[in-house]
Amino acid sequence: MGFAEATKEYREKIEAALSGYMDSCGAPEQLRAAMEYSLKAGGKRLRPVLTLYTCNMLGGDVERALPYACALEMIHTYSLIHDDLPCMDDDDFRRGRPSNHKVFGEANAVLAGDGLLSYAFQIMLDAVKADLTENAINAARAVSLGAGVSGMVAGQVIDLASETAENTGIDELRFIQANKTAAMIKAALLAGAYIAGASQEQMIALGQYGELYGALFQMTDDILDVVGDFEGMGKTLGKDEAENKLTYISLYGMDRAKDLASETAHQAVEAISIFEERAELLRELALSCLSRRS
Ligand code: GRG
Repeated sequence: MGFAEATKEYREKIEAALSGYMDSCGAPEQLRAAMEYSLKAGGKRLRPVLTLYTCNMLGGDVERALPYACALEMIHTYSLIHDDLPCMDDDDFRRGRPSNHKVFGEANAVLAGDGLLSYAFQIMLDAVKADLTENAINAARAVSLGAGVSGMVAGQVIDLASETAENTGIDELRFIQANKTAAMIKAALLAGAYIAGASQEQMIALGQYGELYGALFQMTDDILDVVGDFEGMGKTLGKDEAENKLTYISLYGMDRAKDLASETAHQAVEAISIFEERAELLRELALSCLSRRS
């Protein structure tokens, strides 16, 4: 059974929890509608599923991990809304439908992103308040670090700068990918692990897997920007080259990028060897990323 099929139950749990949070968010109708438009547009829910899967794999209670999982998905969704704005990547489509600002206008799209980001922290603080343990605080902190100024936002700012910078190379690309893409994936794994009370050795292994899987995810994203299709990816493709983006393809070409992706997938599998068969789905996820279409 593949990762997506095997984690269907987690996805359903996440969908139900996200709906519950949106129903009780207290936002004015136009704000709630714009937040919900992107939150419920059919994302893969990769990050929150990773949180629940990791928590369960280490013997933790997935119900306790659920608020952090939902917070991650809200933060991820805000980042996609803001990334699509004309002042950033200027994309007309996301998750297979018109981008948030195309439907609600730029100001409302900025506010929908702001709303999702701040609501995510409210949800995590409520969860920490109800479960005042060091593990809960560490889970919320892991999400904050992944999303913030030394994580995803740092990656985004250097990514935007790289479009006009000269002499950029593998160091800049690694920084962008490690922060823009991998930081939130790593945060998802660590949040689940903290809730389950993971050991230091387990945290290190999962952190390494997150960094490697994040790199792999970005490599395949770059590859799919060239060879993917709109149906699978849900966004306009071919933009990297048109906008002179620093990518694995622009640096190495398609063949080497594919080789690098394959090497990275195997390194990710190696990183979690201490979990043996318990991490079977994480292994499957890394290897199947090489043939992903969405
Ligand atoms: C605006 C602070 C800020 C950050 C934006 C997420 C992001 C950072 C930019 C989007 C562009 C991009 C290619 C990011 C790399 C990560 C990535 C591949 C995101 C898409 O994640 P998926 O494939 O999307 O998990 P779904 O829709 O399935 O959730």
